[in-house]
Amino acid sequence: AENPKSSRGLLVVFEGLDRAGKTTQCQLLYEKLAKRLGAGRVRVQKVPDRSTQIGQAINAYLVSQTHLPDQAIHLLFSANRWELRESILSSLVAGQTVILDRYVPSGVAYSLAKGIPDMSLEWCLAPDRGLPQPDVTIFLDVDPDNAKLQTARADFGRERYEVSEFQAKVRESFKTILGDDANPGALRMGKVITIDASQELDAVATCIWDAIKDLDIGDKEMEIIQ
Ligand code: 2DT
Repeated sequence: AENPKSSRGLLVVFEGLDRAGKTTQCQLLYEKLAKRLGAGRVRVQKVPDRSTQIGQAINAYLVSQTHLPDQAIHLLFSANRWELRESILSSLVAGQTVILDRYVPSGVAYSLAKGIPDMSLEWCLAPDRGLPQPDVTIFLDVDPDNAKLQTARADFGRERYEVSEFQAKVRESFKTILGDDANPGALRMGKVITIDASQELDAVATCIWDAIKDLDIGDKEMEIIQ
């Protein structure tokens, strides 16, 4: 993460099921990087960003205030990432590392898990082509039936998608999309690091730091999702 040969920031993505600990781990990584690089050299961005108009439409759907066709909500999630594109790129160019709490893999994994015949992996990825490609994707892997998860967040179950059977399908989609060391996934999301997120919080944070701290992208240019 020192990135001595290049002046641009890193694009780091956190992915995983609901309650995998993404938001906590984003914050912990942020604090470590801020300490090392300086507070202005790193920031966290939540995706979806519920503060925009599109984000508010997404929120209304997630809390079941509105109904939308699966295709329409899929495209809104993608549009919400397109809204963030410029600010992500200007941060990276200015040398700021951007940590994304979810990104394109969530977009594809959740929609694919619905099992709708017309929404193939190819269809799901298409609207995101052209967005900045992450340098690193950290997949926090958990079994949705893990007992520890059941107590992790008191409000779990309140939103659409927060149902165990569906989460199990999303987990399988994530694996297809991201792959692992031996088998590259269907999407190119930079260096993919899968971490067993059922471990203690500190152990997970240590795995993440070990994977990130000496990462050197050299003078690798920013790529876009093809
Ligand atoms: P949060 O609880 O993390 O705010 O996510 N989702 C997310 C999608 O279905 N498609 C997407 O493109 C993204 C980014 C995951 C809200 C829920 O929305 C799902 C959980």
